[in-house]
Amino acid sequence: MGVLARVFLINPPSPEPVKTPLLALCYLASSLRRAGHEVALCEASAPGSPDVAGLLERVAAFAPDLVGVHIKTLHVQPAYALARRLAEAGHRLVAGGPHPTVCWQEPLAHGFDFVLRGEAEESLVELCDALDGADSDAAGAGCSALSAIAGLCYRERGMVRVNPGRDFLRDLDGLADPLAALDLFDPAWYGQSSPVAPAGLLSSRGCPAACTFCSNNVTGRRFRYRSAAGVADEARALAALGQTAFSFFDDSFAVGHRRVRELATALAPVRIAWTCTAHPGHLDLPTLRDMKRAGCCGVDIGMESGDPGMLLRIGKGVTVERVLEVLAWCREVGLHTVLNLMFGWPDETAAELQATLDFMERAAPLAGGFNARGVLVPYPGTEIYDRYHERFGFTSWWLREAPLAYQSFPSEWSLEEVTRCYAEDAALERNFFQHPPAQLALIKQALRRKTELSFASVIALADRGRLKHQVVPAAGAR
Ligand code: B12
Ligand code: SF4
Repeated sequence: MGVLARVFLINPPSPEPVKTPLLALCYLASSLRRAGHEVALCEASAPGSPDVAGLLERVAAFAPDLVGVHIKTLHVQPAYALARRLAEAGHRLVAGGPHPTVCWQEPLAHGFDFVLRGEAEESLVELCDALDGADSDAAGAGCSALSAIAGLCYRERGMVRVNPGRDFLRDLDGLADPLAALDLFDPAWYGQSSPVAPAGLLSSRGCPAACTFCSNNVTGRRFRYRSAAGVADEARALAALGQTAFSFFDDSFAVGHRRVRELATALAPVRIAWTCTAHPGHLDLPTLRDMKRAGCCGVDIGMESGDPGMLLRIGKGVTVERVLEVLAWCREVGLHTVLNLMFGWPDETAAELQATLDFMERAAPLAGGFNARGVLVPYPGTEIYDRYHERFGFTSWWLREAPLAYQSFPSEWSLEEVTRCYAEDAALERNFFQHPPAQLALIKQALRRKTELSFASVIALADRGRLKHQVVPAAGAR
């Protein structure tokens, strides 16, 4: 039985706000509560959340045994600044999320006592259970209990201890219901007056593909999935909370045709619209028909380059022809599509980039739109980072340089406003891969063209009265 601990979870302030509760915090808070621990949290990344002083006051008032901070690579600097203030106030700190999973030594050097690598629903509960021990200098927790927690890194008698890694969670149905933590999120943080639900849910975790740029290190390559009934129940709960649509946050939704069919059968009666992200290699006509009958209104398709050689180099595992075929099937079935394309690959030639530009013109009549921005960022833990950081001198760029200043979301759907937000890409100015000026100009042209084509498609949808549930150009989460 778990020992009662008081835990305060934080999504730190960041220039890129979240507009609905972070699903990771929902999962973690629900798991802790189910184990008997007491939880408070603050989504300091949301537009209406308290400032750092207000956040510190809230933490102090809760008097937690442990403060947990979610960290993404782009936001390490505000996260570490916050950690310094929290450590000065005497709080015991644990870091987790996509960045600490890969760069676990960094938070320990920035005031954190613990780091949990990977999925943490179980390990965070184990850590809280262990905090009752008093026979150690490891921030007051029992040594032997700590050494048994797979995925944990911590300091002990001046030494850094790195426990063996943890297996990916297998029993996703056994996890606590993430929506059971919604009462912890103040609607005012998101500018609302009634409870706000996450914008999406997870029917699976992991992706079997091996794209060289992908930083899904937390959920990994091993594909695991939930029962169709459990997913449908969560969709029903979202509908009951007033959501008219949601997104599947799965790395790669369409893996396993039988799985998708079962899911479709369970979801169809819920009658809620949804979108998802899929690898084009997993999409075929019967699968798309199943998705459509289950409420799917749009698919975000990962392609990344229109050049056949580049597709091979980045391990995308798909051909140009296949993507065109998938786009045509989506159109036939009546699914809106957003095609993801990225620019600025290491050693990308003008001819390779031009192939992507040309492909955009071919795809535009079929695709509903393209992703926003899209200049490649070399995240730690990716093959591209490991292979190129020394050659191009961007080792640990997230610590050494000012955070990438992405533009805020559009305030209205005018071409000027959409272009300001989505055709400007902070990673272009950073020029990680030292592209020559002519290549940078071509990338800029590609960004503008992509935005124009997407905008035209959004306007066409609006004219046909179908804008409500379409997939707007995604802000490029990968
Ligand atoms: C959905 C999503 C979003 C949604 C989130 C909506 C919501 N309400 O939840 C939106 C669109 C808002 C979003 C925004 C961004 N995202 Co995003 N997003 C995702 C996506 C697709 C799924 C997230 C998810 O639910 N994962 C499943 C859960 C189980 O995993 P998790 O979030 O990592 O959490 C687990 C562990 O990390 C750990 N953990 C997490 N937090 C903590 C905290 C503590 C204290 C502990 C102990 C453990 C712990 O336990 C959790 C449960 O197992 C992921 C891809 C992915 N595979 O995760 C990208 C991803 C997380 N996003 C990413 C990025 C970069 C962003 C943005 C910066 C946008 C951008 N410029 O690309 C913004 C930042 C927003 C912010 N301020 O937080 C990157 C992060 C890469 C990195 N190394 O940091 C990812 C990995 C995509 C990618 N491959 O590049 N995102
Ligand atoms: S980019 Fe998409 S398809 Fe490729 S490995 Fe990552 S999640 Fe899978």
